Amino acid sequence: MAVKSRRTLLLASGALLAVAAVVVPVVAGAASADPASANQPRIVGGDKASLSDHPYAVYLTDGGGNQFCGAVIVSSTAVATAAHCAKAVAKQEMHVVAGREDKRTDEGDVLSVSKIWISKGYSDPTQGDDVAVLTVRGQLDYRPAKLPDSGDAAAYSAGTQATVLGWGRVADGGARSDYLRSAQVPVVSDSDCRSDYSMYDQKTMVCAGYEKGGVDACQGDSGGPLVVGDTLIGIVSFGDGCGKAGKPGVYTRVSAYVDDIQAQAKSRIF
Ligand code: 4AZ
Repeated sequence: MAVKSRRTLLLASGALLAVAAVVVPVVAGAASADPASANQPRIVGGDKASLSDHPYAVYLTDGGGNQFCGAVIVSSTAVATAAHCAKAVAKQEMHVVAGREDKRTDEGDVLSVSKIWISKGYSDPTQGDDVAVLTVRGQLDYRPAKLPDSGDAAAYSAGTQATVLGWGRVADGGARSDYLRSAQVPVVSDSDCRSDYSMYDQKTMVCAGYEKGGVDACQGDSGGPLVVGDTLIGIVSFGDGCGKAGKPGVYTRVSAYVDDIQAQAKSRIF
């Protein structure tokens, strides 16, 4: 989710397209004036990615069938995403699309959602607890991401190279990607992220990105995975724009929610 004036872009559901159409040109103008983006045609700064490397990467569609967020398979019946994604679209309209790298194809599976769990205490991404688990109808026949355990604490240390995946915008205010993309971003120290974002909470959030910007998650990537190897350390949550210098991406710190995610991953409502 974008902080400041870009909250309208977050939901990006069909109902908000008219609003987005007005907001996008303004944002695009601001982005091209930004020195960090001037020499970086792609703010995400990544490249096309393959589901054979990351089969757990999935996306969410709204009632119009439009991709609005990312998510990540955590079991054969459940995906984790951001709470702000889970709240953006009614459960009855939401679908999970798995096994489809290119949105323009009908590859893979489209599953409906039977249950939504949202982290207790969630109010707004900038307040933390931006995590949800969706239980699907049917089976997710794709390898799930691993959840971190106490042995994975080092994955959160500054400088660890992590991979963010998604179908979101390839530039601040730009078009969404039809194809799955990934980018490598280093984990940022808690002290640096606290100076980048006054609301940063190291218990529930983790930051990743370069001080000079240029490589980042962006609108539409929310809810998607930040992995180290196949271990899910973060969920795309918010940021001030995309790829701006001194404004890394902020992710939900998955290690703080493993017990909840695990419990939801096992539960099944038919
Ligand atoms: C969003 O609005 C969003 N640069 C996601 C990630 C970031 C910013 C905004 C991080 O979904």
